[in-house]
Amino acid sequence: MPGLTIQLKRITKYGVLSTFTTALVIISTITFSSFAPSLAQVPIVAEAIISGTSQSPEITGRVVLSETAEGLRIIGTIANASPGEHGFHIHEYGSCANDGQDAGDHFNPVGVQHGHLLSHGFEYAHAGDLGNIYVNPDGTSSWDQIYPGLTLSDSSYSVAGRSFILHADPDDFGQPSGNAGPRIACGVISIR
Ligand SMILES: [Cu+2]
Ligand SMILES: [Zn+2]
Repeated sequence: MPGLTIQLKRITKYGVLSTFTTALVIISTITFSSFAPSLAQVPIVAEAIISGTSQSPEITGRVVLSETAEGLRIIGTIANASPGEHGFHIHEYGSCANDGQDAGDHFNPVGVQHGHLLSHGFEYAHAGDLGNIYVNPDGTSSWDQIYPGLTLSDSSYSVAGRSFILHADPDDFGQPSGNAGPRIACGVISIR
């Protein structure tokens, strides 16, 4: 069957050609990115190292933030906190001095009431109103949540250079700031 032989040869030839082309594309991509990384190709990532205030100096934690197509992804872990719900917000300023007081009020770029960002949106909640985190009986908590509309890049809703504050009590979503009590841990959001 001469026809079949020719066809097989053509497929083989095409396969070799396509492997070669793929290899060339990979090599040129690596070469390009090592010489000229485009900002658009590198997701902006930020980090906040969480430390307890004098209220609860044993608390430790780390939060990583990254921009995704769906919104700002916030992945966090906390250890050595008291079990149960604790208010957790993004506050306006990037300072944890004075037991977290220097972080200022909730991040509220458009002057609206306190609420829960994911439930109420930017019209009826501060941009920093992340709500509560639940701490397990062993004192740890971890979470992974996407917040549409928050950014790290320059915008009205950029959280870069602001701070996370963990509170002693749960956020009850009452006015003006959820009655979450003392600031027990804090971390500044830094682009890395
Ligand atoms: Cu707060
Ligand atoms: Zn608030």
